[in-house]
Amino acid sequence: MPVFGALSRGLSRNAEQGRLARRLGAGICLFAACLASASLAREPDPPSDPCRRPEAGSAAAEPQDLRSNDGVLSVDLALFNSKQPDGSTRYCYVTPDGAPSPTLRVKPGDQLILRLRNKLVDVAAAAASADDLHDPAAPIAGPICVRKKQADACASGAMTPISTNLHFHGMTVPPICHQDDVIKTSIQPDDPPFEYRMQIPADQPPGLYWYHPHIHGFSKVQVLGGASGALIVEGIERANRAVSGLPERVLIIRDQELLNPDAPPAKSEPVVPKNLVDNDGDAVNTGTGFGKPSKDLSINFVPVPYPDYPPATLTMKPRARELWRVLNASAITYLNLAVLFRRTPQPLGIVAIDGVPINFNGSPAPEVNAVNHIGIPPGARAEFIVEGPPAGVPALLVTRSVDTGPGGENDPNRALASIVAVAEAPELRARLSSNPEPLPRAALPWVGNVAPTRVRKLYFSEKLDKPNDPTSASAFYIAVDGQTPAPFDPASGMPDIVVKQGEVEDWIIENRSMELHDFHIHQLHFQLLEWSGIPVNEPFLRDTVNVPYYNGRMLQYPRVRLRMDFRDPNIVGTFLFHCHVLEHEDGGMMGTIRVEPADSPVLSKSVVNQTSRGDYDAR
Ligand SMILES: [Cu+2]
Repeated sequence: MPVFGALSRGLSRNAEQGRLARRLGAGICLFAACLASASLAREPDPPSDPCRRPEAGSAAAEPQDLRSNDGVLSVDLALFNSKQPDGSTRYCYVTPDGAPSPTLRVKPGDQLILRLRNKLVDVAAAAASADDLHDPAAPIAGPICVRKKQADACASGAMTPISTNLHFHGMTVPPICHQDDVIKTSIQPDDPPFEYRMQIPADQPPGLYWYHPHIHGFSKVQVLGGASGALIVEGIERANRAVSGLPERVLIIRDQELLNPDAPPAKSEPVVPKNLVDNDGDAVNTGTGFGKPSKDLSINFVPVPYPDYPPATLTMKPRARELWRVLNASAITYLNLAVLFRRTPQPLGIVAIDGVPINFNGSPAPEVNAVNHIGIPPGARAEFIVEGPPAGVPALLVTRSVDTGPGGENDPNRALASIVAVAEAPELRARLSSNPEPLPRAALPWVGNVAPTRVRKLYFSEKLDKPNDPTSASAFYIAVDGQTPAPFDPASGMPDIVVKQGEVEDWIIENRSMELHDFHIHQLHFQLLEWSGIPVNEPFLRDTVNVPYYNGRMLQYPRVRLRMDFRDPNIVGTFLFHCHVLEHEDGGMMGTIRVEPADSPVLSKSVVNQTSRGDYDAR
């Protein structure tokens, strides 16, 4: 595949290389199948950089909205990548008219049809090939093309830098091919457009979800490069009257490689922390809130680069009330957002977390929960009401430092956007209905009131190259307590956990490593019952949660206790749970769960043994 990738890249680079590639092709390719390159030649050249991005300091424009029509949202997307002069690689979803990362807007019960074209090139192989082309003495590498049978995109599970697929994060849709399977589904660059076709459940909570690639081993590079977009299930105002009539603003915060990696911290920083680098080359947590971050952030693709963090711009009408729908699409960066007027934190009225209105599903929560900052781990979402500043008052959206532990990445305080209040600010494109028809009540009791069938214990751990150096991690695990930790094995046919649809379980997730991890499970939401030994009984749901780090001195490993809801019949099948810090996920911190149909025979003896050994924590 790399050779073919290099060849196709050669075709598009310039005429000279194109001629050479054709010469090589004519001389060596013997089979028509080789000349997928011929079909490439018939396609229009991609624009010079299909993943163009706005300048630092510019307006954080909202992504384009694609709305369903007569119950169907039909979308064509292509995933491109492009190598940048600084050596980084951007990834981008693009519509046929060139709009990047559109927001997919569907209603409960709609059908979503998404045709994904994989337009990735192997940038590493292409760069090597370009070097060879300039070296007349370079030998021509082996056969350029070989006849190859097209792999079944539903079954191949291929894990290469140019494979891709889609995960619909947070959606309660079946974990099967053409819907939300990411274990076997793998789309290659010469595949025809791959069609996703799914029914949005009629009872899907209305809120902010998202789509991103999920190829094991390559999730980080694709998401860090920008492959992500919002998916909104419409009707939040039908669940939560507090937002009815409000204009809504979609803000996607991503991370990316540092634009100025060699710059010293800004002179305005009160301390200059020592800069350490971990095994992945990321700046290690300084514990000070200052110093070089491991990654830059962007807001709606406007970069806010280290060291000066020039903020993007958000323009609002003075004192306007808006619903902000914020997605942390970062590969590894935690957020802790606050809105400051003249440095004073303002109330943020939380109405939904991870796509689910806080007062939904029979939860006892109020409609709005006022806070003055909100943590959003990678992959998570928060939707909250913001009241804009009065005209002329300086205001900022910032993220505050997150302490990721001695082995974690540095995540300092930084600005994201300057909020400018002016009367002539343009209207936002979307506004929620001011007279919504209320959604029916939840059919099932609040999960917090359901007795769990069993309790399981899992734990995050890392293998340290140097036992006394938490920054030296070389392997990442999530294991069921009692089992030997092992990295995720895509070839294993055995699920790590088997549960039965219709049941509710409590999971205790421990962190035995010295950095923060970010537990996520596909297909379902859970309730956070305890966090670090403190009962919290959150009256709302999440699909992603931080698990605090071990500091080497605690008597007990930090843990969270989650009430896992396996009641929805849509989730029958096999899917994943993992750390949503994607270099941990790619490194093996992932496991599989199989949800068996409710009417299946009782769990087999071996499975029961597997899930209830000695340290089974009965309740
Ligand atoms: Cu992690």
